[in-house]
Amino acid sequence: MELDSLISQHQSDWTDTKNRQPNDIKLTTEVAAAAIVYKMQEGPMVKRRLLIARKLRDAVEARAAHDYDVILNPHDRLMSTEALIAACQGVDAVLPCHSEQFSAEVIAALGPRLKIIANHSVGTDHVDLAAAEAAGIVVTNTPDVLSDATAEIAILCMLGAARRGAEGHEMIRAGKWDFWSPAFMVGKQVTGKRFGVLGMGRVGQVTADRARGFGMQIHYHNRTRLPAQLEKGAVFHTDVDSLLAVSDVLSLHCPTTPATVGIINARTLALLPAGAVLVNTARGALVDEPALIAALQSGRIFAAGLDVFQTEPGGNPTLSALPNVFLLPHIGSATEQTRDAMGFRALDNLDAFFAGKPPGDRVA
Ligand code: 8YV
Repeated sequence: MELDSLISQHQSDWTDTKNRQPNDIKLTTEVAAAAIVYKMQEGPMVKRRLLIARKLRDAVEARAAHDYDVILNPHDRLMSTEALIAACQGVDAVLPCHSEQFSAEVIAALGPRLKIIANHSVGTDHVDLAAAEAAGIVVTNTPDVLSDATAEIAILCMLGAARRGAEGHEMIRAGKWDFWSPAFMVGKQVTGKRFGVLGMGRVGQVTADRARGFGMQIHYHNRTRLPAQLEKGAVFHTDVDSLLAVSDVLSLHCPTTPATVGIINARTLALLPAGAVLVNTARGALVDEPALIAALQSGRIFAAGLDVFQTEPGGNPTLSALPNVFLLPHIGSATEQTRDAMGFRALDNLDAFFAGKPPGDRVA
């Protein structure tokens, strides 16, 4: 109801992002019914008011509706800054995705009631953590639960790029596969090659484990060296340049911070071994895309496998036009089990916070 009125008030600020599924109306009705039944059973307990900014998995929304007075976004419309600020007024908590930007200006306009931003993401670069902290707003994320799914996509990007997956796929789809020879579509084999991990956090570690399965030698750079049981024989590099010099495949897994924005640029791309493969499943802001395009066009970089881009959704048309890129639309964590787990983890953080306990995944 309130969301509908918000939509009318901010009609020009909302954009349809998806076609609606037939069960959306049903879900909304079910969620409302669940909330009424809960209230009848439990008495007039006042629930905390929670805005869920995007359409989440049914089981996650059902649990949220049981425990909170929820405002859902059943049509999954992307909110403008103005609509986000308006929607956050009068709620105790917001559960956003990385698609909702909480800049210092937005945080300053949120109003006094909002106490927690419980993100449905491991990345928190869309939230100005210092501004949230200064405003007394707690911020949480969803680590661990998406590491396996994201590592799978990193390996898909590596193989898709190294073995020319996009070229082959598009050729057959376009009905243009009319030739074969031993010299046809020859790519780079990853077996036994050096796999460089920039940012050996949870996702980096799982991706390294998967790369070990291809007989790859693991090298990494991280702010702090891992203990031996987590390092598992991987070679630690104290600086980024030293890692790049040995990375036949370089996979990015570091957070986006002022120090890492554009860390892959013309200078650092030139440090990679000739014919290297770049994989990015972290954030598009880590890569200077014009510099990557030049390196891919010259052949200095053999290929890139990319799940994230500087501009999302949409990506970079010049990059997308190159034959030696394997592209995915930011689907690192997009599996049923992982999206359930992310939603439940965000709700766990909210439950802990409102029970007066420290949320497990507090980042500010
Ligand atoms: C998700 C991500 O696509 O967790 C992150 O930081 O980028 C992805 O896993 C997204 O944030 C889901 O809300």
